[in-house]
Amino acid sequence: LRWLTAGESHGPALVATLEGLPAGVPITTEMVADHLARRRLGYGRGARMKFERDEITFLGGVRHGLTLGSPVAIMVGNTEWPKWEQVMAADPVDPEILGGLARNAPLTRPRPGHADLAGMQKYGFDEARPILERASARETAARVALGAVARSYLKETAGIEIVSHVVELASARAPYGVYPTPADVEKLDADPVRCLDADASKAMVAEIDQAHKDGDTLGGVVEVLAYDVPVGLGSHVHWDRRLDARLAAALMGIQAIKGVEVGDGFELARVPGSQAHDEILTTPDGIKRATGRSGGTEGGLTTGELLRVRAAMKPIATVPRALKTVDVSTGEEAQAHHQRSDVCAVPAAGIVAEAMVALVLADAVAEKFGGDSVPETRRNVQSYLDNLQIR
Ligand code: EPS
Repeated sequence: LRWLTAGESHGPALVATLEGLPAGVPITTEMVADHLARRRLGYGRGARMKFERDEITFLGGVRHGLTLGSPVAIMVGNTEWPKWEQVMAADPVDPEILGGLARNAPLTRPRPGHADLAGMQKYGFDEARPILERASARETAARVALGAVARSYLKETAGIEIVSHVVELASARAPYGVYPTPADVEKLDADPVRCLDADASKAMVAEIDQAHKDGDTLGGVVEVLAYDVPVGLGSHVHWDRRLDARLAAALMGIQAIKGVEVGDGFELARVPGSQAHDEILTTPDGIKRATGRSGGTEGGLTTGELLRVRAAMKPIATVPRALKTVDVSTGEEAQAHHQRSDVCAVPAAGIVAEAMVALVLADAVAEKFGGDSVPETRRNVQSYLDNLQIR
């Protein structure tokens, strides 16, 4: 698969293209809209999530609810565009008009933790707008749109389903080792912080309320689970074919993610080998694992067990109480710029992480099973599973 997104946070739209899927993957505007709406959920998000809407248009690759096998192109329009039409215009705008716009005031006080400063230095800008527009997590809307296509492909061809939940938010933690299933998704989406455990959810909401009062922001940890992943996606033969490496890169590529764990991750480094691995058992249903510590990958290959990855999100860099910075126009000490921000976007990060996992798995499924139509891919998956020598 190949996929790309383009578009700025306050531009007219985000666009996303995805190439390499077979014909016959069910996808509709409503399916994409549902996932984009899930990304907007979550206690602690800022004002923009309330007044802005994502307007979805398929520009190519889909006809009457099914992919055609040609590149899929999706546009996610931004209903706020009229306010930004001049500030973010592609064509030159009269400097006198621009100069009179408060929205266009140069952002010369870079925020610690955002791409502002290093981006300005690298790209040779004297203010942060041209950097923050693309660094913004607004772009994740485009990834979630593509993720909706990828997950439909996974479900149709291999029966794979993806679920995520928030397991930590600042110091509040959900009980370890409780994994939601696809049947829990509705309940999770109805929870203000997408946490399965009611007490932990309350504690997370309380953390957000406190941070809001304090003019602060919060991070957390999301966990993504993929059910019914067949054995043998990815490969042990080369570093960049290892599925765990591909998942880690995809999750680290989400804005504000600073750490990724596969399975029990860092905890495995703290226990002896006898407690770190998943023993292999014979059962009436075939070979199974006694535990799921490895997170469903060994040697860069999926094992056929539950796939489990976690991503740690740092607190949002636009901190209302404004951190110390330097005004790059004067070289003097200053407070970082701040207009508005989310207190916490961890629940939304879970939805984005689902999309990234879906895209990585779709890539791995397409690579292993090929096929130009959904029935062909499905036959290839089934024939592989039916012919496994060891099971
Ligand atoms: C973001 C900052 C906020 C968020 C935005 C991501 O936007 P603004 O600076 O305009 O208030 O609302 O997220 C989205 C718009 C979105 O759709 O997720 C940032 O700096 O990353």
